[in-house]
Amino acid sequence: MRARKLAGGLISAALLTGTVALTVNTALAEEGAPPLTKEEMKKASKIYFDRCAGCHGMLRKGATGPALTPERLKKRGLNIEAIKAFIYNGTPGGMPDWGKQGVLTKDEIDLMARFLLNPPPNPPLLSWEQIKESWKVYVPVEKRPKKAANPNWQNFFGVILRDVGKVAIIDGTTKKLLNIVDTGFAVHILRTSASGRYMYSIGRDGKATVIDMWMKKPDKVAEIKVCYDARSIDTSKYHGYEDKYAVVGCYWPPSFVILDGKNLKPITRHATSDYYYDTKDFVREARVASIVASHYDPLWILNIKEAGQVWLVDYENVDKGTVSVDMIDAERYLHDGGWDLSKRYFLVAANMRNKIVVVDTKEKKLAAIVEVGTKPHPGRGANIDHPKYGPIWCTGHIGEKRIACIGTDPKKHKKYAWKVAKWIEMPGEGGGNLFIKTHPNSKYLIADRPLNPDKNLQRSIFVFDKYSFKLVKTLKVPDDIPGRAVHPEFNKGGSEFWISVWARKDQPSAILVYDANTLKLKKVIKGDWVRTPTGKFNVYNTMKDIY
Ligand code: DHE
Repeated sequence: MRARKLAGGLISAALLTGTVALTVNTALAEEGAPPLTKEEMKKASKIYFDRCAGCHGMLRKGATGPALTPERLKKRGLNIEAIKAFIYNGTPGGMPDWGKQGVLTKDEIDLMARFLLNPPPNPPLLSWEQIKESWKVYVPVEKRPKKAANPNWQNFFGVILRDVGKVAIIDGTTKKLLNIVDTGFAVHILRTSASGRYMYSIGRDGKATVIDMWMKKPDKVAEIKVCYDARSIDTSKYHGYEDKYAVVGCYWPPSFVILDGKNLKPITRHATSDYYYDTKDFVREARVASIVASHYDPLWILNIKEAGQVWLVDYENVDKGTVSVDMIDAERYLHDGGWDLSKRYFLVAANMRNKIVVVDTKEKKLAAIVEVGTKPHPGRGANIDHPKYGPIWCTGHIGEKRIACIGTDPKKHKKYAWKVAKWIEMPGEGGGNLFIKTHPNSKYLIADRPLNPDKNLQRSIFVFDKYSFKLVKTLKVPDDIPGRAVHPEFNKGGSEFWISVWARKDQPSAILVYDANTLKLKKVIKGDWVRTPTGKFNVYNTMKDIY
């Protein structure tokens, strides 16, 4: 393990303001590359950022998706027609079929193929001044309610309406829409503070928003744009620091930014550009993937995707201007993950290496690296207390139809610890699973499959008995609702699970509420406002890490 003390953001300064020379070629076209006008370059850069950068990287050096530099494309013998075919049809490995889906037109695909055969443009950087200027407080802390206006607030759901840049707040008890909050472009996840009162959103535009669940009509009370591209946010959860700080993990510029937890005032930021854990070569685009807050110490666990390192960021002395980081070498490319049942171990997918990395947050060290199936994608995973295997944590896969359940109790169930104790098989061909979920009060493990090429499987929800692992039922999205089934989430008591039906932006869709005992569809939440619903987060379950 390596340690580093980051005082007052000094390490960040050079990297984040661009005084470190980038090796990116900014020329608009190189010899032999198809020409692009300035306007086309601008348009293509935007499409690339919106649709491609998440997997292939801003600098196109590859991560979850392969590198897309002109040199590599040429080396693989991919000419413009071949590249167009990839963009149109997608691949079984998880690349979306942008053309077939109607997301990109033929002209846009042609533009993107030409863009890729040119060197990547130099991505913009964001100054600390710009960050500070973007900070807005809508309701100061002293003007906020002193107690919760609604007794059901812990059973509220935040629902991401991705492509319209909004978050719907729904009362999970009455199923009434309470508010639609303007959050920012393509919100990715929601998380709550330790008390649950505050719900935070983070979007692909790097904008963080905090919503106060104690208000009669829950609404945003502050916002700030801390980077150009981000996927993760969490708060300080250790005893004595509840609701005190928030931290955003940025994709671009690669960094993390610490904020005041209640009003999002920016405190400090640090670059995460570092060295690949294995080759020790420098990687400028070392992005922050998932973040969780430790329950043992004032620490955040940050997963540095490209570098393959897990950073333990100590926030105890943030007020004194110091952030200490312990770096654990793990595996590439770190992505999403969740706690085991005891909340001592954090399990995170190194998705392109088909591995799950286990971090012991009590001992602050790597506990294990477990081989699983092709392209694991746990979301936060699902925890089961099993009579035979003991506590197990399960993940689905994008690249195959199996779900892997890993034993997480090295003391009482040593035989199964840190290996796949049980494989569960989904019906049909191919993978495409993104999220699985369960609840301590439910008998079932629920799995979606939105990335499977088969339209029927995309619209199916698979319900397994969580002890026998048998498939109990396959639920289907009703025919009159367009879109794919995605992201199961239970209500507070575990008596219902909710599913988003993820359609195109121009098609109103729905949120399906199933009875978690009878598996009957008990309510369809719909309306013109239900556009591109993706992740849903129940306040209580998110606050208590119940999944
Ligand atoms: Fe996600 C979690 C990154 C595509 C919906 N997604 C995460 C996390 C990361 C991540 C790092 C973990 C955050 C945490 O726990 O702190 N996701 C990425 C990508 O880089 C990727 C592959 C491509 C991209 O450009 O974004 C990607 N993700 C998607 C989607 O296409 C989804 C389905 C819809 C969308 O918003 O684009 C999607 N990701 C989600 C959701 C979660 C998530 C709903 C949180 C799951 C949870 O239950 O915690």
